Amino acid sequence: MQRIRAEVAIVGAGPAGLVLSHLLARAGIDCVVLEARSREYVEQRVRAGVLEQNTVDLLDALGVGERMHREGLVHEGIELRFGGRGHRIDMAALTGGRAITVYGQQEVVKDLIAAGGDIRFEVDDVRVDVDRPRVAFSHEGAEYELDCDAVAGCDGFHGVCRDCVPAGVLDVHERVYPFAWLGILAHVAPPSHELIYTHHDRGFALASMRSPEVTRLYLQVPPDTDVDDWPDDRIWEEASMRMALEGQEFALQAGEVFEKGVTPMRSYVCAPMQHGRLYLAGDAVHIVPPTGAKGLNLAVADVRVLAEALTAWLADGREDLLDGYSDTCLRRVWRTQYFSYWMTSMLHRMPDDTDGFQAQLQRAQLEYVCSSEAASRSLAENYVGFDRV
Ligand code: RFL
Ligand code: PHB
Repeated sequence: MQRIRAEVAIVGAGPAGLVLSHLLARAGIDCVVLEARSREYVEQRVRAGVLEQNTVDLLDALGVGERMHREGLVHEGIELRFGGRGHRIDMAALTGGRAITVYGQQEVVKDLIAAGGDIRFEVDDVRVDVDRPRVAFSHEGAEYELDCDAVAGCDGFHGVCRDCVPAGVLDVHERVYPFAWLGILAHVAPPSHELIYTHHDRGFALASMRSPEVTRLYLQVPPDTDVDDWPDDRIWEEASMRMALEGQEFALQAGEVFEKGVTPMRSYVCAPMQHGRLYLAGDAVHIVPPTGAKGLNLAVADVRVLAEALTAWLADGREDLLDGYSDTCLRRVWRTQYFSYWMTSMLHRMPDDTDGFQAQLQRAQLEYVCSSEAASRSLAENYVGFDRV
């Protein structure tokens, strides 16, 4: 058994854990990051693609924004497509110039890892003692005990930290949606230079991108979908049908598909986000359906609050910010939950909508969002993200 010491132990090298480690390092607080997977695995894991202005600003402040600005795509609008017609939401004009940046999550993760820090990859058997606090783990055949002042549980939805809290302490709120997203990456130019969110009787479709040469496409599918039932041709055909414009021949340009997966859709919040000296952040305590493009941004917003609170405590002996960590974060979490749920409910075909009643409500709401400046602005300000909630 080897004993090591750090002020903060961070479990998980996803966006939350990595951003936290850099924020703490910048404040002179030493931390160790423990990650179950290999460096190659976390750097290749394909997930989110949309960064809010807040996230971009934070990555800049950490000095890791150089490649993001070079390779990321700044978008000032999105298209909502329904009834065979496209409607642009001019986010920048509606929000005083705010925009989003399209840059893959795994690129953010690569940039954060390259910027350094004590990250131990491929650790096993992580156990958190929330009272001491202390983290036991094994690494490269040796057993370790990491003594620390605080533990940050940034280990995602399937992590172990949440389960280290004694039974009865945490409240869970959850909705599982009756559909999933089939997502692909393909070597082909995206159909538009902005994201297209499509409402269609056959189901939702989203055309996004990773670069001018790489398309990211999502299709609403049943939750039990097997990717093998979706050969590439079927995906292009189905997406073309859903995204077709009224009175026009429409076919998406097909390209080589190099990534394909199915993501279940859920809304989940576990509260409070802290117990003893364990502080939970990101997907470890909340999941949003991806329709609002918020999961990554919410994870980063949590650790911004956590880093300030830990710094006030460890550097200045002030505990009030840390005591209020969960309450502070949950305001943004629930605001974001609502927006993600609203976007999801407005855009997806509901499997139980046998008489088309819900589809008509969705169309009415989409018409309103696209014709009322107040309603467009509400979508836009939520989409680009609030600075402080
Ligand atoms: P992460 O990214 O899941 O990172 C958690 C890290 O913890 C590690 N880990 C452990 N380490 C040590 N010991 C253990 N016992 C551990 N158990 C797990 C994991 O290997 C991992 O490295 O959580 P974080 O940092 O909170 O970041 C959150 C974001 O990743 C997440 O919100 C988004 O990616 C969600 N999400 C999407 N969000 C969007 O905004 N737009 C999207 O298009 C989008 N697509 C997605 C997604 C999430 C997906 N998941 C979870 C399967 C697509 C997928 C497939
Ligand atoms: C993506 O490009 O992966 C993406 C974009 C917008 C979303 C979700 C995912 O709402």
